[in-house]
Amino acid sequence: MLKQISKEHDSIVDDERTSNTVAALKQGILDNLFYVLGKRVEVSTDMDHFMALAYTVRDRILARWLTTREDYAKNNVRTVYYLSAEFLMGPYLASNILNLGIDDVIRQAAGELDLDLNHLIGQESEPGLGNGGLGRLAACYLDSLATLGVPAMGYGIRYEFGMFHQAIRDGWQVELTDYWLRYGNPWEIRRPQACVEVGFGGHTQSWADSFGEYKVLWTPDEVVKGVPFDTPIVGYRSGVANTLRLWRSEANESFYFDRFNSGDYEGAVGAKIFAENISKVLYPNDEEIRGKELRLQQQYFFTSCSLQDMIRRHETTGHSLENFHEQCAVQLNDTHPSIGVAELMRLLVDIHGFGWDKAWDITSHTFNYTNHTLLPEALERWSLPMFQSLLPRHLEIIYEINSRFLSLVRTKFPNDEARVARMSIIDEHGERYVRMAYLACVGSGHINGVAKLHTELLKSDVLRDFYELWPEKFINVTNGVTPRRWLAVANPEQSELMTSKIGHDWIGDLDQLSKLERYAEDSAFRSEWQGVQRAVKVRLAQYIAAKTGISVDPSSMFDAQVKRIHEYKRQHLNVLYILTQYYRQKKDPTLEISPRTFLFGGKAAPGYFMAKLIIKLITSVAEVINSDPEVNQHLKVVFLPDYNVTFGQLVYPAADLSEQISTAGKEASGTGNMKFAMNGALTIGTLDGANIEIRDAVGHENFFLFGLTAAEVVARKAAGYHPHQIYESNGALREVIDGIASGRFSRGDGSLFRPLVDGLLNSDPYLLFADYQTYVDCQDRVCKTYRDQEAWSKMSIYNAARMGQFSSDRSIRDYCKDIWNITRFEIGAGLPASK
Ligand code: 6GP
Repeated sequence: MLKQISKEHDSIVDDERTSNTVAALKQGILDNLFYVLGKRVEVSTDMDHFMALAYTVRDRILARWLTTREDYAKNNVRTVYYLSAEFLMGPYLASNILNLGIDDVIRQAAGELDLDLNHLIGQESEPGLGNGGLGRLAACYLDSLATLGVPAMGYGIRYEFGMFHQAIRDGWQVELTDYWLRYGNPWEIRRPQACVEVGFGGHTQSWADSFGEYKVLWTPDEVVKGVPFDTPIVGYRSGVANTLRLWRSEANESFYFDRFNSGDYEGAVGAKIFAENISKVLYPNDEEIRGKELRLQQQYFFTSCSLQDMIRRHETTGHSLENFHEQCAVQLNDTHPSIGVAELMRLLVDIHGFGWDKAWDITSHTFNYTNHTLLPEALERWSLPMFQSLLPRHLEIIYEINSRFLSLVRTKFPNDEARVARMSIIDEHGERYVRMAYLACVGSGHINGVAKLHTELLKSDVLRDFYELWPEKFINVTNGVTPRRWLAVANPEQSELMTSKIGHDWIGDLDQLSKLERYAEDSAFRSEWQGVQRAVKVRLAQYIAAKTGISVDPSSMFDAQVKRIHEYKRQHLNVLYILTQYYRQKKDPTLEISPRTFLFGGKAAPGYFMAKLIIKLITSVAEVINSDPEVNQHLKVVFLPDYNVTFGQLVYPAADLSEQISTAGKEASGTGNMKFAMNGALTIGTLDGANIEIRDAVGHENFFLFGLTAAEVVARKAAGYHPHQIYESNGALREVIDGIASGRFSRGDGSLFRPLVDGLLNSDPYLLFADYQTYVDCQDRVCKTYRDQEAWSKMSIYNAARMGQFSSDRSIRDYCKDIWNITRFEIGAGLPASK
């Protein structure tokens, strides 16, 4: 064994080399520059400096990372495994510095080396390993788990290419490859010793063994290797660092060489390509995803790797597999890892020799399922032939699970074969499919939605049959976001002001923000609040000018809608309002309207034509308005390309108004709505997703509400919805729609936006026209209120002060209490166990 050369020390307390003195930090940066990056100071670049700094910070994480792991093992704790095909982590540097509590010393060390910390932070390219809401939520939850000291590990895929970069050319979205690993990733550690094997395809054989037991052998066609890459997840001042373990697929050498040596060169190369493709690229959540075999390969790959890893960890800490479920709580982040239900059964029955009933008892007490969408088209299902050829053994297992499950349904609901057909994991209508959400429901102890309304709609609509069978399985956990990244890191100006009044405890306990309430009535504080807001807006305005060449006025209202582009999110409703204002202004140039800058950001799935056309509409309208001197003093429209986490950190703090205008009943929760409100933006929104709970928390008088409710949307459609009639009867709307159709905003091309206009006039599935007038009226109230800056700031302060419950710390406490049955947080150093 390697002899320890340093004296025994409490390994959270750093040794001399990694201590947090300015001198040690400076030395660390210089050493890492030389020894890790192989660069001399004289020729080093900004990227080198960022890397050297990142390694220096990582050096300060390692001791607590290893200690956390040892502590968990020693204390024999129940562990949460968060399985997610997406982790949209955002850049690590600033957040790690904050969570370690070394901001001041690092800033000073960098300064003494003539480095500007903020500039270095800006060098980091973010790992865009997620599409949007679901992936970013996973990242917020990892932050909170580590902060609260919950033993937890995130498992996912280390995509070589993350979410595409978006460029705008001639007003259209263009997708560019995301080479996020180009300069290397200073945060991760490759752990080849912990690699596992995963099979695909092939066939199964069954026989009865000498005890008469039924046995199955699966012989896959391909076997690939999963290699883990670990990244530490530092808790906010908790002394804890948990792990995010992402799997990379690589060729299995023996498989490869066997073929190679037997002269099957093509087969060998094919196997290598097959293996390496699996973790190559993140799928944008597209309509087209369903038929994609590679996507199912990805899902099975990372789920199998993770379950094998959990079992190994469980066994090496001396536990019997019989109590796997007592030690391991696995959370399925949507249906992407739901194949895990069949895989755990396979591992227990085929590999570890358990009987079916015992294996099912363990499996169904291990998994829990979070649903993230109400859109029927987003519920995953895989065609049976494809499933059969890729995962033949799993299909057999799913048949068995299904047959036992359907017997239960028949017992509970006799003579109701229609119900049995509806609930079957195998969809037998027409072409046959495996319904992954149903597999997740059957195999999970708990099923949760992500906001109150969403959970109610799951119960009454999307998963109604399952709710009738197992009402006790359903619970709600409203989403939350981490105040570390979304306030402390993103908005240092507002954070400093808040801390100067109420101390810094709010960063780890967001309910403390309620202490700000009393300052809402304090005019001196309000003017400080306004000053901060102005400074943050100036920062964003500079960024916009640099990126797009558009100059925006920081004293105008910043009205922001940043999120994926989707018809249900209704960016085009926002455009209808902008054009309404445009026409008003054109008709009466003396009209007094409060100047507004409309900011849009978001990516469209590459195969989603309508979403791409909406981007083109926004950029076209922007072109006309921004260049028209009659209106551009009052109105500006900006489409910010390549919206991502880094960019979000600039936008949320600077917004005055947050657009949360989805058709009621469509947005599961939303989390951008929370980030904006925490940063003091007022919301204009529908009664959808978490908007409802946000409005209740901040006070109805501090929220701009409009639109149909979810129930009204359903009733309206049921009664026969005729958007054309609304168009006929509403002159302002007609003018706007006719303007778009005429080519006025598309350089005279009347056909460009035809699909959009026709869709609205003929069917308008997301009810833009039904909500148009109330939206415009509500926007007029917004304008009026904004003119009274004192009233506005008061509302803004109340918003920020009342957002405590939307911290992801609260969400994680809910999961611990209601789903994972974790009540003790003995590892975390600082924070109260529960409230
Ligand atoms: C999103 C939901 O659309 C959003 O409303 C929610 O806030 C977020 O998940 C986190 O819960 N859903 C997805 O990103 C997704 O891919 C399958 O759903």
